[in-house]
Amino acid sequence: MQTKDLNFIKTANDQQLKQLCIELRNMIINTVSLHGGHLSSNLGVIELTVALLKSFDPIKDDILFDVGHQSYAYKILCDRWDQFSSLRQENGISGFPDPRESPYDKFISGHSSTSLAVASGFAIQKKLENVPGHTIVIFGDGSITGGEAFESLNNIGHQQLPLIAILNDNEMSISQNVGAMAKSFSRFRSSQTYHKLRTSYKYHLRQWGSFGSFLEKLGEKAKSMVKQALFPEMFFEEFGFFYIGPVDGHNISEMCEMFQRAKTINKPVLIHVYTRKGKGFHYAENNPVLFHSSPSFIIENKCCKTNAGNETFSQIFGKTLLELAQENHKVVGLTAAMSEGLSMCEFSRHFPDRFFDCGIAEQHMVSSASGMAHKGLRPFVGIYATFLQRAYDQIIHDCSILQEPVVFAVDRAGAVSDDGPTHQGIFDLCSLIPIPNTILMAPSNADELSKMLKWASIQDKGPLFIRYPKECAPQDFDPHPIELAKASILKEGKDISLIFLGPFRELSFQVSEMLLKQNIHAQIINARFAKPFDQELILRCAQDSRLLATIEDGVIEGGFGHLINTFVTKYKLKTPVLNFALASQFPTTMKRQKILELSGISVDNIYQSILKKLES
Ligand SMILES: Cc1ncc(C[n+]2csc(CCOP(=O)(O)OP(=O)(O)O)c2C)c(N)n1
Repeated sequence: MQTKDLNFIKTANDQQLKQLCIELRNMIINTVSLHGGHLSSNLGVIELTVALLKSFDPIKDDILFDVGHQSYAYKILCDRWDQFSSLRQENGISGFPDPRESPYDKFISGHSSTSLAVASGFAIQKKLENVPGHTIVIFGDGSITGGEAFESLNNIGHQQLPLIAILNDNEMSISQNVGAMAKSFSRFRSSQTYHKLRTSYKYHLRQWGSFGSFLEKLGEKAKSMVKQALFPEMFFEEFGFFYIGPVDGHNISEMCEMFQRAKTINKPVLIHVYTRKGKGFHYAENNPVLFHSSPSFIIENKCCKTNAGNETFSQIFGKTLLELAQENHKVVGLTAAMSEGLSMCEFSRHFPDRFFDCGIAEQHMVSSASGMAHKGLRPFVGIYATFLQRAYDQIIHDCSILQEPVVFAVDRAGAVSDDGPTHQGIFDLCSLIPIPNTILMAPSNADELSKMLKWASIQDKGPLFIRYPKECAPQDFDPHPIELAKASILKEGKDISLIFLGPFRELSFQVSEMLLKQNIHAQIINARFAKPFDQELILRCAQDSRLLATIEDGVIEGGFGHLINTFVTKYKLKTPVLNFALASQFPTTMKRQKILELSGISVDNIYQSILKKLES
């Protein structure tokens, strides 16, 4: 396939553009099949991207993608055709827009519902400083369920900022989109009769000259009442946007026409585009959810097989939640549009009345769970560590002050593979530790996660966070029951204490075996609780051991290890403490293992560092 650039798009005819879309689809499918990635969303916006690049200048104009998971075709066409095979790999092309990667990527994104606000900032700068160029935002019907998107519509409409907002409506978030707005979009979409009637009645009235236009105006009034009851058109117009649409998002010329029209309107415009998620790859069209964030896959005998791994911590959460709900009718489950990744689908099928997909609304979810807990329900909030950041104030204000017993299953905690800086789950420990009334736990294996969830379901001291990574859960077994603030001693040893938090059992045993060869006997402790931690045991360790080493996968500043340091210092003990944790940096796109290693969380580095410290 020959590299195609922006000049090609500008001059290409319809047939050539069609052929280009086929090539882009093949490139994206092939690359994602090798390394995984956001397949369905990207296949859905290929024609939209080509139409945008035919109509706008991606250097002079600012094109922003909400979440940014759907920017693959844009990246390919904007100077990264030849590098695209390195998608989501170390030193390769990021799966999300990043201006540090290319001047065509105008802003960073990864989290949902931010793009309208950022675009408003861009549009204000252009207006204040008289800079030419358009500001264009592409956001999905899922992204608009996030509160920040509503805040932005409110402000942009109020300020009448010249900005072109393109609503990519595919009726899906990751799974089926939820909420009143989604319902309204869906009704709008299915009301083909209305659209046909509306077009034909206007056409006929216009044949009647001025009397016709009088009737048209009269009809407009009646129509607006109908629209108000039924359609998003009115919704956006009420916000102060000029509404254009709906437009077929797979018809390039139709979209180009609308974009040309939008360019002439010097106020907020909303173009409502219909697309199909997974378009052009029938496995993804038929299962857009599976291919939303797809693992690598192969097509064999006309069958698509994804390379999913063994049982993960997420799956253990899903299974245990189901068990708990079967035993206790007060157990409810909440997610902010992530039921697949969190393994909550089974729960949602068994207990549809006790399952709440809040849309991409983490703040709403946490406050709502706090209300439920206050009234005696047992809410389990499933959330990725990176998206927990959205609900920080709700955790403090609504959940912690009154000590509401909400259980948070914090998935994708710690270093996260492939998604780069926007998706790391490394700030949860350091941000949650200072909040009063919180309990923070981390399981080291599958059995422990299940036990922690069961233990958590009967606690009522306040919010409780159980964090775990996107990993297969080790299958080993620790007989010690879960008790508040109690660590578990896995191996006795008189010389040093290795205290780990999370899935570092295997690593700690490997370090201990290497130390043993130097005649250094290590005690291995599974901390289980970051807060409140096992003070009695840590004090004993600090008194009896020559050195303490803490291991965790959160950022070092303000993390679990630092809590231990402060504690040891408080007791005026001279025992040296080594902290193995993540550097306070934003990791670039790479595998989890590599991120850990770069921060020194590896058998070899921990072993060498301990030896060095003992010798000093
Ligand atoms: C704050 C936040 N919560 C959750 C996610 C995970 N997420 C990524 S894409 C997505 C769905 C977005 O749906 P939509 O905007 O309609 O785009 P589509 O994938 O349908 O193209 C979700 C929930 C996120 N990126 N940010």
